[in-house]
Amino acid sequence: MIRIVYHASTHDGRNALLACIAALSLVLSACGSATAPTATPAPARSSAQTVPVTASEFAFDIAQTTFKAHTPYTFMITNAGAVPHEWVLMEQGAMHEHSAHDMMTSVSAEELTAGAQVSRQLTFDAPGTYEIACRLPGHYEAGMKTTITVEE
Ligand SMILES: [Cu+2]
Repeated sequence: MIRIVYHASTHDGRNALLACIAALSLVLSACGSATAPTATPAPARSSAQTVPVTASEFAFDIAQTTFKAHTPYTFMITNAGAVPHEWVLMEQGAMHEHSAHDMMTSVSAEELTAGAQVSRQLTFDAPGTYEIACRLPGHYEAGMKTTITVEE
């Protein structure tokens, strides 16, 4: 059901990848200073906070790994890699249970093709430990996983 399409032109893919990384590092450094944690607890907001996430071979680069429960977030996922990737947010440990209901939100590999940018909005109902993963064959094992923490 999941198709993996490898681009014929690896050379062009690498150039595009480098361009994306260069552009993203600028964006991420700008966001990093703008979204620094504050000591004051933020009240529930009506507008979601944007969290940039970059997928590549084979890793996720996420702007923050600590979140607040009951706060809406918009994950802005960019595939800066040369091949399609999947983005799944689930409870820690759900990866090995292969049960679809444990996925809290996801972007399929068919949607997250090379160069694609997709957003997903999510509000964590409960504090805990969660995981972002790409479950394409070999990708998770190669390092496409990131643990995130949700605090009350
Ligand atoms: Cu992947």
